[in-house]
Amino acid sequence: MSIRLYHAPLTRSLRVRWLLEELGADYEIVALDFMGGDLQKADYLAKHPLGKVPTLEVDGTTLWESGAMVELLCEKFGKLAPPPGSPKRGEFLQWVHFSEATAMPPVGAFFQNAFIKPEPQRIPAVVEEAKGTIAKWLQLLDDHLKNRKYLLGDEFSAADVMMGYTVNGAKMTGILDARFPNVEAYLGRLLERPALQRASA
Ligand SMILES: N[C@@H](CCC(=O)N[C@@H](CS)C(=O)NCC(=O)O)C(=O)O
Repeated sequence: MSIRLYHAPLTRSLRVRWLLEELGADYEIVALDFMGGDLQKADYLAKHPLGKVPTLEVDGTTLWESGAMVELLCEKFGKLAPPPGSPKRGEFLQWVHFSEATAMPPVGAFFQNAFIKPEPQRIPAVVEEAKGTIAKWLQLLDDHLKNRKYLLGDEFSAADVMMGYTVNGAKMTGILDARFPNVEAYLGRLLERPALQRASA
């Protein structure tokens, strides 16, 4: 199998690098300097015309969307996801998509409007709204994790890779705190995983 990941530290490409480490895959990394403008260079725009990370090349297919990459890699390796048709498949897909489609947007809106955009373009009301939305999904997740080690129960899966990145983003906003003890403990368990530590090094 041939796998090449276009990666910038701290971005969503960490999900894919982390998963590749969990899978024990052989892969090539193309390191991009996010702040240094690498994503807007012509050679990268030829790979991803919107200039976003991650991009994954796998066996001749070029993919965008971290969630699609995670699903495809699990399928190719036959690991870390309940197989199609099995009882936990629906819940697995729900968490994979919830992490990016529902939980991640307010985290992004928070960072954009609190730190990233030029100051005159920042909207304080968006930051306040994002804080409320993040707290709501953190409560949902805290309730879900009350009697579970990972999203699907006792077994770690690729859904935890997707969600782990988002939960770490919520931690960085300052909104994930002692009000959500089950989520804090869950994030602690994920951060201890050697595969995540190797992917972050
Ligand atoms: N839904 C996409 C989002 C990709 C995305 O927005 N990546 C960010 C980094 S975390 C990016 O490249 N931002 C640069 C930009 O939007 O110009 C995914 O999950 O892969």
